[in-house]
Amino acid sequence: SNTTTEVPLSLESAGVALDAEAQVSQIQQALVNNLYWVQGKDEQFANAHDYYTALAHSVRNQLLQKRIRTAKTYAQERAKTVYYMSAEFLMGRQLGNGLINLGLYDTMRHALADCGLDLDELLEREAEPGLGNGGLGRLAACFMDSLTTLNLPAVGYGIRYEFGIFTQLIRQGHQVEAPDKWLSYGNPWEIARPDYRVEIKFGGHTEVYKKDGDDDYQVRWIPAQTVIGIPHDVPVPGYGTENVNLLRLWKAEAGEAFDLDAFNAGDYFGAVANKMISENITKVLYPNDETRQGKELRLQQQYFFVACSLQDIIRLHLRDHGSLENLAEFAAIQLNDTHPAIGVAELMRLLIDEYNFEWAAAWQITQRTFGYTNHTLMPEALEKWSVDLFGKLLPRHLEIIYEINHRFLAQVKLRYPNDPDRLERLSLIEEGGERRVRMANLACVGSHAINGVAALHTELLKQEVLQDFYELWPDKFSNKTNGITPRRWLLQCNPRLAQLISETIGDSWITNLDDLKQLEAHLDNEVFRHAWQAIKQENKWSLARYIHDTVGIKVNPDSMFDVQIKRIHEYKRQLMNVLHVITLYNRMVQNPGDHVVPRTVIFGGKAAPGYAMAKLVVKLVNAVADVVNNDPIVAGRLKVVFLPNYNVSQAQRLFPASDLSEQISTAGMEASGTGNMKFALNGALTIGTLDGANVEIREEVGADNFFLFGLTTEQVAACKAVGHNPWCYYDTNPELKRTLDVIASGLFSPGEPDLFLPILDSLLVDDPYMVMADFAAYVQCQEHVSRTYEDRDRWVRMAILNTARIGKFSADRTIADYAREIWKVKAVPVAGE
Ligand code: NBG
Repeated sequence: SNTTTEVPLSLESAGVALDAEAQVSQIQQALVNNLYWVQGKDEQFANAHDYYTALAHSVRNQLLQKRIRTAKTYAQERAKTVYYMSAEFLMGRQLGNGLINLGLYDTMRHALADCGLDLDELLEREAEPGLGNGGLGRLAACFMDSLTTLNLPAVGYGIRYEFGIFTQLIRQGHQVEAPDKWLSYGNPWEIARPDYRVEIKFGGHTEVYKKDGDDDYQVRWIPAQTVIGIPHDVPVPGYGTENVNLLRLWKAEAGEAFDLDAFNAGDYFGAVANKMISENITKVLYPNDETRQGKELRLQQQYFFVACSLQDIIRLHLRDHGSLENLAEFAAIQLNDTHPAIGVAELMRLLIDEYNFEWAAAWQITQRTFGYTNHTLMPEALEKWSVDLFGKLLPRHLEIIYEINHRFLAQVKLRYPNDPDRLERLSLIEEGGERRVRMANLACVGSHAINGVAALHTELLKQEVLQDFYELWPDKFSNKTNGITPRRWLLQCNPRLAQLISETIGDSWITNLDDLKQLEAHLDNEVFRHAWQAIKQENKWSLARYIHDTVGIKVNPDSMFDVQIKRIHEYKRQLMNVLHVITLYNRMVQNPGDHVVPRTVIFGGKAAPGYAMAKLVVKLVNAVADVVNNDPIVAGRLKVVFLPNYNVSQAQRLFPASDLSEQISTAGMEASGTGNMKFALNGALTIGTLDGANVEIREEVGADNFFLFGLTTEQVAACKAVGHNPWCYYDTNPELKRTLDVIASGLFSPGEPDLFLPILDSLLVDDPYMVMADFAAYVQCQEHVSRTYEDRDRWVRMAILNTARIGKFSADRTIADYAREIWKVKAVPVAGE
């Protein structure tokens, strides 16, 4: 009998080279043991979830062994560490990824099959950890994968939301939100670390005092409330490495969970009130993508996780280096957007108020430690907090921000003596109306490096949003074009294609994505092209089954799968895509005999719950689907699918099965996009504008292998400058007119003729996203797409070239660039046992 409580799947640690058979039997033994000792069940009563949990613990335990060795190595080497601060980490499911990164995936599949268990089914039992909204959170997750794969010492710091991004339900075609109870069956991937708890202050006031034996005055912050932060650690494996980094997520708990006085006075509810208030801080993720919501709780969340993380960084630094003087030499903190920008003021506060640094020295350490990544050009997403709210919640930080601003503006004044407008624009405080703290300005001033996430985006930052900072400090600015991890986004999600590629060129592409270039040499090999096409076809069949199972729609797997999956936002122009669908439908109704290239148009994405226009677009897609999918005229030639609750797991099914990738944002509005890279990596062709990373993707794959349309950033600006008149497109384009008229006729809103009026209004009154201006070019480009798709061999060649030439967009390349140019960190590989 076994006396240990949990058995890791440690295959090497036994010190013997196990043959496959021995491996399999060890895995089986570990599984049975964990079923028994972790789940408290045996085979007779265990269900699939029990098996999932047992398996997850086995994998977790092996990761923890590696983690322990990693932590020791990093401490021993006194390694400089990257601290990636992000309010969002959209990690996706961990089990499949863990098995792949440990090199155990195939062995596990066989070992489980031997016991009559299906690995795929167990993988589906894992709850999706939806701790992010979209691209920004998923980027952070891809970065963690690459950081570890590159053996770079790193910690991801974030928030352990009890409820992640809401579950999207569709009722009568409308989006309905349900809470995401992702923790209700427990989370085998996290380990709570109450021993590393920290205390965080809120509210109250500050006072000046004189420290004993010191002539200088100090400031002390007397808070109104304190909250405890408990770290929850999730191990982050890399591919083919012994290193395991950490994602450390903070949970808020009440300092004094139970008010004994209130309890003794008979006030049972009052006794736990403080607990409820404190724990609210990490209760739920704000479901806004690209829109700020100036709510107090959000600022509390931001300050909470940043303050917890900085205390943790300081604890670790003092443990290994003894003094904070050299913090910047051993710590590089990256601010993922402005959400953690309050860290600049908090580090200043810690250094000055708690560690007795002089202002100048503290400021130098702070600036050298922080880097700031901007992720958006949308003005409504730039965070600004009312000075009132700020001062109420963080009185000491407001003082520090005023002092930073005072010194900063004095410096600006020297450089630009007679330029009050510039001072006003650069100020950390927005005046006029309600005074507000500008978090992007704080991030820029407090960081030594500022970067955008695609070449075009960085240029626009320099010319527009951050122009004044660029003129002040051009050397702080650089571009770091986004990337994605090829492990999750090809190896894991598209195993058939991954295998074909590895059989053809070897498997070095997994960690050196540029090696995909070698596929070009096989372009003229017909057998290879057929194999490629057959895999896409199989993937489409399995997506068709999934669509049927989830929404009950039968799609034609031989049709072109035309896919737009991303958050619903006006600037991303899902609306233009629907208008195209309606146009195709109108054509079929008018000329039922005409030849058409069959399409299945698939949409997925969540709308922010308070974003009425985005929700109306969701309804329109579903309403159009209802009409089109039930009209026998189009039979087999056009289907529209809205897949509810788009998330990372669903994305892993969609990218491998897509033919056409819709990247159709208004030029100058999408900072980068990363879905665009995932599609191309999986051999989908892009229809897109010259926006974000599309520009660079097109450069890499070649203009011939990319369907380009639409106004450029300059043309959009010029068009707006002279006054964009959407009516003229309506009046002069009969197909566009018919499409809008059909919506206005109420065909898609029986019984509610006015339902879609706000959409028509937005298009015809000011059309801020230039849908009307780009529509004709889009439709024409789609015709070119259809003609190309008919020549299937040509299409396959283009698809292969997209995959072959997408290497630049590996997150490994992105992270190597950050490491070399911003963080100055070096790889610290952990030796195998
Ligand atoms: C998003 C951009 C995307 C970009 C990701 C990752 C925010 C604020 N920004 O274009 O919209 O790909 O960030 O950089 O979510």
